[in-house]
Amino acid sequence: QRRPIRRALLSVFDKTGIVDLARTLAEQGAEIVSTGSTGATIREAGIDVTDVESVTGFPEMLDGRVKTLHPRVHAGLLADQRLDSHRAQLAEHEIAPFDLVVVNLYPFSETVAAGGSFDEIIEKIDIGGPSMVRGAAKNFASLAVVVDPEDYGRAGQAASAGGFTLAERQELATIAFTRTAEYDEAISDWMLERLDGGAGDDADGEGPDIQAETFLLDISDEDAESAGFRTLRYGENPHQRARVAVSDEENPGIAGAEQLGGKEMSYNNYVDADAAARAAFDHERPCVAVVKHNNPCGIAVAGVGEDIAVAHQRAHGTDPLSAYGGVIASNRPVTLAMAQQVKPIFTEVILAPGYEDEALELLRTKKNLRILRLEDAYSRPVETREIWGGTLVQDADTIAAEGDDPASWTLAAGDAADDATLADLAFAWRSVRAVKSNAILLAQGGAAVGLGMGQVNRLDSCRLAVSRANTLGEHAEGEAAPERARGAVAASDAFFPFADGAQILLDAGVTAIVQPGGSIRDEEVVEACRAAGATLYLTGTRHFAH
Ligand code: 93A
Repeated sequence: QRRPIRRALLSVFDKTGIVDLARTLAEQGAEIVSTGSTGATIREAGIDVTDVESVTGFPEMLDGRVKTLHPRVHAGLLADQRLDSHRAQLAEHEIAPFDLVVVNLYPFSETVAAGGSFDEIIEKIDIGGPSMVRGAAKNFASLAVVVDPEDYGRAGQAASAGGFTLAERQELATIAFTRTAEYDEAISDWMLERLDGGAGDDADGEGPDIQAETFLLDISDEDAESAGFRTLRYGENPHQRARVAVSDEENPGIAGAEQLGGKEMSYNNYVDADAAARAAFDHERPCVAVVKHNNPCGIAVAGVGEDIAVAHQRAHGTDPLSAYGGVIASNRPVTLAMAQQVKPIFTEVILAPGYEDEALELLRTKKNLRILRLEDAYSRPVETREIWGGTLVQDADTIAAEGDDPASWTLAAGDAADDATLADLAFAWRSVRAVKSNAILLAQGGAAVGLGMGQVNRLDSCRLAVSRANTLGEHAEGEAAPERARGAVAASDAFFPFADGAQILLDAGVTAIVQPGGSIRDEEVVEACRAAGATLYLTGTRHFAH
């Protein structure tokens, strides 16, 4: 059961106690094989050592990255001495087996804790050491592995006693695997923290570790690229560095959309393109959304069988002023008719699941227009967002919640809507969730006509939606803008906490409202709608987008 120690491989970063062990092993007649500085330390003490280089026939390479990674070492560790075939193969290749491996690893965690530079820490990821440890631990039937200087005494005693027993070798193998598991976990924790832009380890207690936080920006373009990140010209503002990565190659989304023309995508282009896709791709009917600053400034659908150009024309008409410099998303291939409409409008990005040949040709004449093609299924299972000190993660908000189906809505006031009104309510409800909260969306004829977005109270969002509906519609110079709130329907992304917001909409002539409901003052809102002769539906589902 005991396996005498005739040949030992010693490769230790921490040299404590290694000379004493080597001496005991040598006295028991064992051959000692060692890596560079371990061998030098032992030799200085007057003990015979075989350099691993003479075993492998190879010099240590790549600044020590490759020292023991060689079949002449690893076959000696992995050969199962119980098997004739393994022993025969070793003999054939003139490889002697090892009976004991003593390794301690590069001090990775210690280098991190000591505030080592990025490159220093990377170099302290031991590859050869754990390979030897794992090989020897797997093969505990044939040899013993020691990873802890505390076990050197045992190893010396075992050498004198004719070797370790099988049970001892198995115990040492368990200790070894635990060590390499902890070692790899420390590396993966460190890497994850950097990739996630985590808060760093705050080792000095003086605030977050800036180096850790900026890791993804500090590494070279080439290193970033090999980590899957592309360098952008700059971030949200020119003084901010920025990079982008595709997180899922199978579902590249906006980050990996195919670009068919135009300048390089900017950071803000990505943000707005994402918001535009989210807005337009939610709709089953042909839909176009125009986004500025992460909010739709226009969104509209076309009827069944109508050209997508109709949807674009309506979406542009929501707010032609703001559409300048916008991002356009279409959930249908862009037709020549739509391209002709887009051409004269200054647009940063257009994205769609496809382009008619002539449409693409025409759009490509606009050299600055970034043209993206991507799958029209907005599939995004989870959403993450960075906050100070952490990362928030949640299920993505989809339009598949129960209250999103108009058939499930509760009629709370007024008459049931006719088909056309119900279609506009359904359109408004689908669209409002793409608008930043607090969000109010007025719609008429399959198009948004007034948007109130991002206000800190719902009353202001209502005011904004009405005033924009009544001032931004297309009109000839010198003429008054059309009052598009009158006769429109409205959707609210969350309930009205008071009746005042709803009252603003009703006073402006809104005829039907859809909202989640659930406020303790719902009854006041219902009453206001009744008094105005308007229809009110409750969805029971909320779609905040902050
Ligand atoms: O750089 S490595 O990952 N590549 C190797 O092939 C290798 N072999 C042993 N690190 C390697 N080692 C490690 O070197 C051992 O784990 C030990 O920590 C150290 C011993 O090297 P030296 O004897 O030169 O101090």
